[in-house]
Amino acid sequence: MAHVHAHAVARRLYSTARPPRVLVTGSLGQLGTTMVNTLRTKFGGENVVASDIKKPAPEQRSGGPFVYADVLNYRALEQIVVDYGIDWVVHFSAVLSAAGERNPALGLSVNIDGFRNILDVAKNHGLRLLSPSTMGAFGPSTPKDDTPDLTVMRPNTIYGISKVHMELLGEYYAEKYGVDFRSLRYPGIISADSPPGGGTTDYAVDIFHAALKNNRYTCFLKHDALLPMAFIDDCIVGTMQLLEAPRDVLTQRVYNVHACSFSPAQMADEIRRLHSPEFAIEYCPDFRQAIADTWPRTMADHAARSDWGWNPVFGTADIARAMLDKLRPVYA
Ligand code: AKB
Repeated sequence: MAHVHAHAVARRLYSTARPPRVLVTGSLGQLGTTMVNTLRTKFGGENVVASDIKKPAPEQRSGGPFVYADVLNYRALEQIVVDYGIDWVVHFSAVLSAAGERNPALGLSVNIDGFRNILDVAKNHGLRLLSPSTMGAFGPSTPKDDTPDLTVMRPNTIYGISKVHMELLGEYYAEKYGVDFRSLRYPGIISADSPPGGGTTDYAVDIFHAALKNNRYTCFLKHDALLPMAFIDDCIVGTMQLLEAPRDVLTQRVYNVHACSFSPAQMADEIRRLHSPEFAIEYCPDFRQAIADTWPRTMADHAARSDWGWNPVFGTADIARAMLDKLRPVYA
């Protein structure tokens, strides 16, 4: 009870006294850069600590603190939390689906041992923890259309297995120790400013670079591999909404989020329409097609919409237009 009361007091303090201090792990990855900028705009540069195991580019060093943080090292994480007075953690460090199949040992250590460390730091220091999950947490026996939040979850990739583990362990720590754990199951995220790294949905970013560079693309998925996707702007708005939502509006801890679904052939058509009728695509499916085959075609996200306001605005054509507009100057 005292614990619950302490959290309620803390929530009031954040809204009245001072902004939360936020640690972002994996801050140099596809989502980290934009998320750090968004958090800094909202809470102030000094209140957002960016971290990674890579060396940041000079512009990624500006605007607030950057620290080295290996999620496999509990003590080092704890030291950052103590030194910077961290209140909330956004945990982006993860080995994605394709990378996890290439290097299962790395996937298991980062996604399972690393998450365990983050969760223990959250427990021991009373932190709010947002750690994204993925549609990759579903598997071949999951219903593929309008996949509900609560359904069969028997993934057959290291990434999927480790994310189911993450969801369940987060819920366990929430129940048992009162950790304010929150998660959302991302579809494929499409961004122009920061490249994806090691996912099955990476083709949906690569295709734009290839279109602008060579006007042709060889796709590693089949023409009709229909998958849920979202544009990074929607993804970051949604992640902020869930992060900031008052605890009492959340009826669950893990939420599906879905914006639109398209296949490589459908996106190629958009590129022909918006960029060049001559754009050529060929299909050379590799092991990633077998991963895509196990994922939903669409996800039901009613709970995210009604509990904390998930409301994506980018559909397939909007994503294509936004990507072409952002990347055109790069290849001009
Ligand atoms: C991947 O393709 O592995 C990721 C994801 C859907 O989580 N983009």
